[in-house]
Amino acid sequence: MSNAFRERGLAVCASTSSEPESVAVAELADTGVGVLRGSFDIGDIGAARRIVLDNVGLMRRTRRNPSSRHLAGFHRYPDLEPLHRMITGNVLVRKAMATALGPDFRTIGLTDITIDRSQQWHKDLLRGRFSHHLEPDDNCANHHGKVIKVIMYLQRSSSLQFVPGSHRRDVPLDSDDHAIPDPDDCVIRLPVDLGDAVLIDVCTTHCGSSDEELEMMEPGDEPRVLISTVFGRKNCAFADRMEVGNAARLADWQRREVNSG
Ligand SMILES: O=C(O)CCC(=O)C(=O)O
Repeated sequence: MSNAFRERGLAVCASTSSEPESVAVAELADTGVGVLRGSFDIGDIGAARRIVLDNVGLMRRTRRNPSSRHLAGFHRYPDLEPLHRMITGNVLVRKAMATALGPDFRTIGLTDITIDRSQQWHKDLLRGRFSHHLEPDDNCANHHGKVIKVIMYLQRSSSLQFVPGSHRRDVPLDSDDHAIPDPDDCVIRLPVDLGDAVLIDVCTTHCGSSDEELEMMEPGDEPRVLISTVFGRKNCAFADRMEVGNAARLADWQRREVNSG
């Protein structure tokens, strides 16, 4: 159990092994989020920051904060491929994915880089116009534990908040408003250190920084960068639906990119 979870007295299932990947995957299965401490080399993270900041021109401003940037499907850009490989080639991440998803796990093309970008409450499922790619009901109840996002923050961070256990509970996917926690829901804010990898079930209700928090950044503050990719089980209809629906979402993103000149 990570310190962050222990401090809050959460009952996390005991892992049968004390290997870091088993502990993180036990946290993930129980709460919907797990942390692999110290997965990434600090020097590599510095190099990753430089790559991201050298390629800001590929990224769109999609929030009101003037420095906010987002690039969906970053793995398709040759200069950014090494960032994807930092996650997919990481030994601890691979062990964790094999433990959680089985030895034939793979990525599903759902990748993102964000800079100084707010993120309201949501699940990483196909939502809104793309929700029809999933089964109409009970995706979380039936399919949690099958598709997992790995996030690498390029600075210390405490932006991520989540509702433990929400990976087993469905909400309508037509609007993110349904994901906003009730006042009596337990919400955890997760501090992560440089080098930690965060594992989050795509069914988990979570959010990042608010616009208001980002507006409080000072001019000299380092940009807040996160890089993520999503892994799924092999021969899994839910993972396949997520992959196909995300491809449609990406095509839509690309179309809008072309139309915006
Ligand atoms: O900004 C954060 O820490 C959370 C990011 C997030 O919500 C996401 O990647 O889906």
